[in-house]
Amino acid sequence: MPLPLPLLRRPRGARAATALLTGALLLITAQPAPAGADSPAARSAPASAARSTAALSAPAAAAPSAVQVNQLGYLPDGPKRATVVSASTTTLPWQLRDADGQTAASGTTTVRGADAASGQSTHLVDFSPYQGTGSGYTLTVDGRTSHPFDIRADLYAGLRADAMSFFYQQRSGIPIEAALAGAAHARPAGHLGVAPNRGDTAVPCASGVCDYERDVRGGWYDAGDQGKYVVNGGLAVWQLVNSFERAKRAGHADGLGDSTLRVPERGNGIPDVLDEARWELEFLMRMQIPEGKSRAGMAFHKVHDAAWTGLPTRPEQDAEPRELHAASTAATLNLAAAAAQCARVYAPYDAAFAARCLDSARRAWAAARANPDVLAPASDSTGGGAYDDGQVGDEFYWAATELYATTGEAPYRDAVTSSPYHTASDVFTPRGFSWQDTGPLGRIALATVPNGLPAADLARVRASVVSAADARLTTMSGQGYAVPLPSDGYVWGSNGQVANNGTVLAVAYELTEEQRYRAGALETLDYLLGRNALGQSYVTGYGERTSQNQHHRFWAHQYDASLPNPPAGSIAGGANSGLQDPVAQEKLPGCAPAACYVDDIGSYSTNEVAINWNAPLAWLAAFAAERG
Ligand code: 9MR
Ligand code: 9MR
Repeated sequence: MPLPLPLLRRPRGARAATALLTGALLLITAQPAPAGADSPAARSAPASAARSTAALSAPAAAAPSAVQVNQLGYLPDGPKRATVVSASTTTLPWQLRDADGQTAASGTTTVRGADAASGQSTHLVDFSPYQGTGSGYTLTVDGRTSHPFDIRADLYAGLRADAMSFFYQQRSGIPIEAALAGAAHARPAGHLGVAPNRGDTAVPCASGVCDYERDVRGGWYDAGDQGKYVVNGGLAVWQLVNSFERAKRAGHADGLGDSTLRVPERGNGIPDVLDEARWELEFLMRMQIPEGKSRAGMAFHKVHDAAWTGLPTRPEQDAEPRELHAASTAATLNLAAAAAQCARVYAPYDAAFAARCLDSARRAWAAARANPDVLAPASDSTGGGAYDDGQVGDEFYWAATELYATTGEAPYRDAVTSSPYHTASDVFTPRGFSWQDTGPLGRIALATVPNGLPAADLARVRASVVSAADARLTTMSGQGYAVPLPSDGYVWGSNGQVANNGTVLAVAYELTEEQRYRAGALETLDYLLGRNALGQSYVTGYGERTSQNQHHRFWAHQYDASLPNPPAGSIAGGANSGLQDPVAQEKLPGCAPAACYVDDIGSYSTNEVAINWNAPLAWLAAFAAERG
């Protein structure tokens, strides 16, 4: 009998900052040698970053506009649509003006009417046929004018680098260097066993879980907190490595190649995104229980503080004891999936590391098969998030697909083909995939990585991804803001869901080469960068009115002026109609779902950063940055 499938579970200044950061990156790129104290990179990056921080912390963000555009801009060959808030029941004339105020294009809106998610009445402007380029364009409708935006082919190059470099700045166990991150964002290493830190070099288990200590240094801090969670880390690292593997298939691996990111390993001959991902993969493998111990091969679910720390708490000042929490089947399978993918993708660059990944993946798989229902409980949320999951059939499927794609071996193939997630029609839930729902990742892996499935089965798997993309396009076309979420889909981390759905659309474009899927993927970026109910760019430093007070224990400028705001390229969690923190409850009563967001550091349920939200943003930005 098939297992039951889970159904739904549950300022102008900023633009200048973007240009400066991109300029700093280009400068670094021109200097492949490691940035020494007096290299051009060391001189230029801190200066740029200091200026950018000043711009980001400018007190008054621009006011919301009624003509909502992607505040970063549009690609010349991409879709160019905007949403106008207007109660008018008849069409309205619009004008696109260039930086000199000359009319570059004009037309009339399409009346869309009531939009349940935003609670607004909307019109659509479509100026896609316009292919001119420049900066300082504005769109005017009914006497109201949008924020200024660019139209240019290299629009997403800066965001690709910044959204990817977010991960360096979240690294645990290594100093964050001023030469790479800028002086404002530099900090000492956290959690290397140096007092007052009590981790992560010899971390004991929580009571009753084990009687030994493990070195679980490294990896990325999850979010605004300093916990490290295997399910979320596995998903985020898989997305970064998947981004590289996709770019390579598309002939664009160079965009993520060596010396493209601000990471310490630049110049080592290995693509920087793989250097970054390895930092996390090494941590994930440290979380695997060693041979000879009970449940050997499984992965501890998470490591974090015994009690919640307050804000701000710089990583190197965290004095709470750290604890390992009981191994789970879900964490073990996320490790298996990410490590199996690692074995395949790193093989051309570092065969020994790839072999270590494969060994870890095989042991994780075997351990999960032997312990198939060890579930992480929702109640385990003191001092860290629960990341609970009551259904791991989807994790088994995802891990099996990655192990099969890498090895081609029959037992993994059989695990793929016998999984109900291989044949079910509703593996892509309306909100898409998440750390809890990983079945779609298995479909994406099989649809894109060459493997030995029979042609008819492969065609069916590919069609299922395209059909999921079609469902997203249908959802988008029913929304005032072209967002791939149903109006009840504004959950904690909704921007991550939007971006994940954008990646599904981009995969469908790779599979079909049909432009409507590329357009859909690009329009998900429009939503994240300002074409939304609040006229808010949720990505720090990218747009005119951008999120800058995300919940974070180090980037806590709102609470302590000596600390920085988040670095450019950090995405906020986004609108969450659940109002699951006191600040949201106080400031957002009665909000329409898509408007339940506040750029306040206290609102962790709408305004935190997290690795699993920045990963699909970086993935999408890399996709959008590719030319030709
Ligand atoms: O800061 C924490 C954030 O990273 C988590 O996402 C969130 C939910 O797990 O919890 C935050 O911590 C808060 C805790 O849950 C309750 N006390 C206040 C904490 C923030 O100051
Ligand atoms: O992203 C997670 C979201 O899906 C959950 O609803 C929420 C509450 O359990 O937790 C979110 O994850 C947080 C984690 O628990 C702790 N670190 C910060 C994460 C982002 O807010």
